Amino acid sequence: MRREEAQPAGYRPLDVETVKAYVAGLSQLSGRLGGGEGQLTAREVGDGNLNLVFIVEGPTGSVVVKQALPYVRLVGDSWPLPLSRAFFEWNALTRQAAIMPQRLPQIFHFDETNALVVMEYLTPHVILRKELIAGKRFPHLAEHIGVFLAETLFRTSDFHMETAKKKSDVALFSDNVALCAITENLVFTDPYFDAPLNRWTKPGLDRAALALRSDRAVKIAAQEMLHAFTAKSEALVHGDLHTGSIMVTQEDSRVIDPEFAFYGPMGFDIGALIANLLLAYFSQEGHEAEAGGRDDYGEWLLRTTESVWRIFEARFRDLWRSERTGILYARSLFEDQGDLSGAEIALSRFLCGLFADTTGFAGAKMIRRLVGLAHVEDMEAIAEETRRAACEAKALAMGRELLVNRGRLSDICAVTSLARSIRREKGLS
Ligand code: SR1
Ligand code: MG
Repeated sequence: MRREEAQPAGYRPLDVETVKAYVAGLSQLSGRLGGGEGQLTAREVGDGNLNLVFIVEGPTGSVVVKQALPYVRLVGDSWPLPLSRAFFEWNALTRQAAIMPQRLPQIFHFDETNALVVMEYLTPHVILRKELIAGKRFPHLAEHIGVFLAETLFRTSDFHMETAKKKSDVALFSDNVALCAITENLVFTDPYFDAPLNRWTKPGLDRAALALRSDRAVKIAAQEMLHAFTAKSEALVHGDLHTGSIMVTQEDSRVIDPEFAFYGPMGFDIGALIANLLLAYFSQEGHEAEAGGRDDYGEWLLRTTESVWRIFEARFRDLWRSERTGILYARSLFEDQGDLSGAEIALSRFLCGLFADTTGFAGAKMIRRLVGLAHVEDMEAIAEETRRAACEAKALAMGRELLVNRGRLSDICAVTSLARSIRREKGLS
């Protein structure tokens, strides 16, 4: 089993000069880039919380080099973070690529010593979050990501995967301790006490943010979701599937950045995406030029939220019926005895529990982006603080409802109806 390493001898963080020499030294890339070191250009474009990201371009092609730093970039070297996250990202990418290569960047090279992955530069793709802020629509997004979720989660679960392989994979990814710890603290714990790195829009959100600490129902619900996060090794989850981890064009969608991957609850990924679509929804009043100017767009976001779940569910049902080859719900117990409806009842019961997990995780993920350390640009880009706080207060109310009332929401339309009514009714108080 892999153990947490100290910084490996030979690791050196790249810069815009050294990355060119590095890439030029990779013989498998010479055909793609079409030139040696002197003909390459490089720029650093990382705007995430953790890593360096370089785009290296040559006369005929380009690549991305993503390199882990030994600390959290967002905070600085006072918060060390293991380089091994690049190892887990590469392992997750290779597993996802074996299932749905068309939804990922192509991977060209992994260097464990330097904690870096060289991959396809996706162009003209852009980060989904930025496009949602700009009010753009993507007609295939829900289909692409709904199917990606169903395929990757089902095929890495005990519904499908060979049990020895799954158990060894659970063991491998269980060493992604530091990245899981970030989630365990920042998502499920810090928002509910006076954690030093918490922040929110002041003074507008003071009351609502501080109220979380004495809200017993929400604290218990958050801990129940943390329990599910730590205890349910259901499938290989991406672990950070927000709208900044998806790159899009009108025709295409790709999922990037699975460095938080581990064997966890399926609902964590689905909930993360739904949370971020809902955060986009609640931010729209902050981006509209005139009152109601983004109402239609908000409805598109809610329809997309509904479609993600529905498409996920439909594909998952297909996979259950046709590729249930793992140790769970063996066909010998159901179909082989002619009990087709028994398998269908079991499937519906599973999906019911998964939907409750999904909504609970979605709620926790919304709350952490409003009062915890790491926020979302959807809200941060609203310059006027009173306006931002008004959007955030509604999103926070939505997050709380999803978290506390998970299991009581009948279906995805109940979620989107709730979003509509909170957006209409709840103001700052
Ligand atoms: C300290 S890292 C903060 C957040 O950035 C990543 O995108 C994850 O969501 C993490 O929680
Ligand atoms: Mg990321």
